[in-house]
Amino acid sequence: MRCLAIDIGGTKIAAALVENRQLSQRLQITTPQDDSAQAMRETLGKLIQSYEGQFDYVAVASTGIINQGVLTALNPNNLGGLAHFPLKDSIADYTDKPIYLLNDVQAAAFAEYQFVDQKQTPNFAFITVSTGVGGGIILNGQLQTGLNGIAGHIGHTLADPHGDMCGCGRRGCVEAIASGRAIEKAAQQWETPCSPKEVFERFRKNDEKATALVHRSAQAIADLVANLVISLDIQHVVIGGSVGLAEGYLPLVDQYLMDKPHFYHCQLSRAQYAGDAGLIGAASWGACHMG
Ligand code: ADP
Ligand code: BMX
Ligand code: ZN
Repeated sequence: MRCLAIDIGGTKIAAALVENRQLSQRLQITTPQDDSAQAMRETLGKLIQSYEGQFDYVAVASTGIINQGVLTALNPNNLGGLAHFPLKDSIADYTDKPIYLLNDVQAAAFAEYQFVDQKQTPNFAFITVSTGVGGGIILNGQLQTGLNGIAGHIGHTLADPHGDMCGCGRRGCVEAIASGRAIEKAAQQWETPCSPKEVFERFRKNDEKATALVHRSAQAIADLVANLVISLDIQHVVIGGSVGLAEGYLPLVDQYLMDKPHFYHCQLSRAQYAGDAGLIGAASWGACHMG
């Protein structure tokens, strides 16, 4: 069965045909940055039409809470203010093939769990550090989506009670401190403002401000990992997202984790599917749920 997989993130939308975990015809576009559902609908429509006649089902990994076919943004700022979007109905306007939906990081967790020894690793998590900070949790070998699709939204647990206001309405969430958007916001206030990508370039050249900013993010993610380990007995955490995969980031998270008592330690590794984990996870999830 050939899948049209679509991964909707706050910054980019990726799409590809997926068959037996192999990708072909991958393309990537910028996520519409306004709050209009129409812009999102048209963008997805064009994308689906460009693959016409080449797939048997559609699987979408999307940022936001995915419940009963609807995308609800926990942090609408990540989607240009778009808070609600009828994802399934919008896709069904362009195809009559079956449609399967999952949160983007839940999908990535589902994909990366295939690489681990599942007997030794019943409890597993994926953390993305990207536009936001997201999570996907597997307990006793089962992906947790929760009754309402909310399970795994660990980017909105507390990192710093005095931290910045998060777009979800709560102060000091991990996402408000560690995400690509949080790094961007801080770096925009510098004398020579720059993008998160350049923050990392400066960090690798030992620039003081950039180093402090990257460390603050990595420290918050290490605490998030520790919280997962101690609350759920997670054995292995995989990190993804463009910030999470940036050179030098994971060793820093590992360093901060190793500074904690051994109870909080777990295996830590980078996403083997890198930026394709969401696409492959959605395709596999769809295949598992076909009637
Ligand atoms: P999405 O959130 O759409 O899934 P990404 O995983 O690419 O997309 O994450 C986007 C975030 O990562 C943005 O905040 C962007 O500025 C930042 N980013 C993109 N490329 C890099 C890079 N090479 N190094 C560090 N940060 C990056
Ligand atoms: C946010 C939230 C999560 C998402 C995570 C990573 C929204 C729109 N998204 O915490 O559902 O999984 O970001 O998303 O509220 P990404 O766009 O950074 O990949
Ligand atoms: Zn939040």
